[in-house]
Amino acid sequence: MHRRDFLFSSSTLMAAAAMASGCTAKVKYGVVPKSPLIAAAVDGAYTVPPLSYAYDALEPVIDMATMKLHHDVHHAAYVKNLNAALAQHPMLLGYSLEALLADLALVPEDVRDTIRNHGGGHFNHALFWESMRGEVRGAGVRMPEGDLASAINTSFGDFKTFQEKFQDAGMKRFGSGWVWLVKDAGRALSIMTTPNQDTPLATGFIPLLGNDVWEHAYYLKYQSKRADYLAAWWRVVDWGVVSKRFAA
Ligand code: MN3
Repeated sequence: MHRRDFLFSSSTLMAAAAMASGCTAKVKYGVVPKSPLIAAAVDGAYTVPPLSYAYDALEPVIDMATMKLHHDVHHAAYVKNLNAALAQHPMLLGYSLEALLADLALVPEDVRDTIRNHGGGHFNHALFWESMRGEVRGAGVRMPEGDLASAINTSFGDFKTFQEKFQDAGMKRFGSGWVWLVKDAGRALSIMTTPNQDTPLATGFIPLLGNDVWEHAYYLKYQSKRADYLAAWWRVVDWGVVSKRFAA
C-alpha cells in the first residue's frame, strides 16, 4: 500500500468514526465545519446555488448573456462533474468541499484532478456570485468599510493601490484562472492568483474576494480587453459580503 493510500484510508476511517459519533469530520488542518455556502444536500449531491439577483442585475458591467451562460452552463457543468466524482467515493461526502480542496493529497488519485478542477470550479463560482450585487443609481463608488478597510490600508497603503495591484495581478495571470484577495491564519491580507479552478484553500489561504479571469467570464462583452473588465468589475463588488468573510 502506498503511503498516500494509507493516509486516505486512515483519514476516511477517522471521518467515518467522527460521523458515527456525530462529530464533524477531521482533516489534517483540524475540524473543518460544513460551510453554509457550499453545504452538501441531504442526498449528498451539490447543486448550483441560485443567484440572489436577476441575470441582468449586474448590467452594464456584466451583461445578461454572459451571466446566463456562466451560471447556468459553466457552473452547472462543474457541479455535475463534481457530483459524478463524489459518487465514486461516497466517503468523501463526509468532508466539506473546503476540506477536500485544502487537502487534495488525501483525495483518492482517480478523482483528485476532477475534485480539484470541478470541485474548485463549484467553490470559486459560488463565492463569485455571492460577492457581487447590482449597482444603485447615484450611490457612488463602492469602498470597503470598517475593519476590512483598515486591513486593506495596512497591507496595501490605500484602497486605490490595492485595486491597482489586484487588477495588475489579474492581467498577469496567463490563460485561465482567478485573482484573489485572501487572508492568512493571522488575518493578514494579500493578493494572489490561481490557474484554472485552483483555489487559495489549497495553499492555506482563505479567499475573501475573487474575480474570474477565464475568457468565458468576460469575452462576450469585453472581447480581449481583460483590463477593462477588471477595472469595471469594482462597480458590482459587494463589500459587505467581503467584510463578513474577513470577520469570520
Ligand atoms: Mn467562470
